[in-house]
Amino acid sequence: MPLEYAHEPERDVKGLIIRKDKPFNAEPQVSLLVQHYITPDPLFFHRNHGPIPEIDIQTHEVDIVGLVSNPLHLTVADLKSKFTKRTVMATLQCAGNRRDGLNRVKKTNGVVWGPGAVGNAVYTGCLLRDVLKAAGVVSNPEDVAKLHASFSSVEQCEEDKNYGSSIPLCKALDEYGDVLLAYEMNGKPLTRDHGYPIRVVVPGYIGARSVKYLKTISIQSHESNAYFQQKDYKILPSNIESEEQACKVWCNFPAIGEYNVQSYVCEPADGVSCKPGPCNVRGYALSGGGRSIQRVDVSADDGRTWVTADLYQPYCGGTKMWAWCLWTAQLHASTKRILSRAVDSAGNVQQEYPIWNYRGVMNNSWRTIEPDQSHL
Ligand SMILES: Nc1nc2c(c(=O)[nH]1)N[C@H]1C(S)=C(S)[C@@H](COP(=O)(O)O)O[C@H]1N2
Ligand SMILES: [Mo]
Repeated sequence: MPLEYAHEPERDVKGLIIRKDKPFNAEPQVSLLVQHYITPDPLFFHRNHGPIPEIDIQTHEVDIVGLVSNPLHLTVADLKSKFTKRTVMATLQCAGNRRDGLNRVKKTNGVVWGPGAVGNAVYTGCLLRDVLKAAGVVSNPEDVAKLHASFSSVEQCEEDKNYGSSIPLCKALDEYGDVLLAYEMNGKPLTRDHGYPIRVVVPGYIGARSVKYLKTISIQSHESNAYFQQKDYKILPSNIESEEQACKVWCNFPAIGEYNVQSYVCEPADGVSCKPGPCNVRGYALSGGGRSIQRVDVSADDGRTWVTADLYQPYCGGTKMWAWCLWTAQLHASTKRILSRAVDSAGNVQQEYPIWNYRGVMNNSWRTIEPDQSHL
């Protein structure tokens, strides 16, 4: 049965590059994206695998089931009234962000994304850990280490019956993990596009784990069985080049959790060089797992020499940095591409060349524009 797209929300697509219409996938022009530290809704990327569901907030319940002593069925009103309200600023980045760079090496499988499949928002909701505690989840560290919190949504996807994904239970319960069941984004109820009425937000992890239209949370001994945990969002070795080959090896490779260190030059735009005189360069940088950005280097001579960018990365509470960094630098005229290279608080540094993989995920190479800038 073909999926039904008759009930999509109205959308303001100004400033967006539409990557796919059905399901709706779009990213902002990055020159607009870096004008705001907190990404305004109209510029926040959209990543969908199926039609946007229509959900009645009055009757919708989130079920907390599996290895819990007190299964719960909570409406959004319950989540708002029974649990402490928490606000977390977090950057969501799709693992496919910058897939276009890998496609320049060789075609990958998936929606083609430029560098705009990333955005920084303020999410409000309750802590997943509070809800899991109320459901009587295990607390003994040995058990916690072996279990997973698996999320599934209501909407039917192209690839699977429902969208679903999971995270290790230790991330879900981490006192400093800030995993939310969010009902607001940037101070307003979630929009239908971004998960109304309730979504998971897993700070520091690839966007795929932040399940929208949340229906079920299951505590279980294995990862989610959903396609998006088992057969997508994995980094396969470069010699795996087809679906047929991929099918044989999916289970040998782990699902991605935290994203890697990343940055991009958003101005001057791709393919535009600096005009004579001082040239203002700006972009974004981020890293996964709560790691902050320590330094961004910028080069106008293909990486022979670098200048250090000025970073804007305000401290926003907690012990971890979930939000991105915006940066600026001044360079002199150059006819070459302008490059950036971020270093995170663990000393991880972006790699020079793209590492091609079949799914086209986790591209964090230096900016590539010309085809000859990349190799395997
Ligand atoms: N239910 C549901 N949740 C989902 C998805 C989806 O298609 N359906 N896409 C995931 C992916 S791959 C990403 S990158 C983020 C995107 O969130 P956004 O659309 O709010 O930017 O949602 C995740 N959660
Ligand atoms: Mo994603």
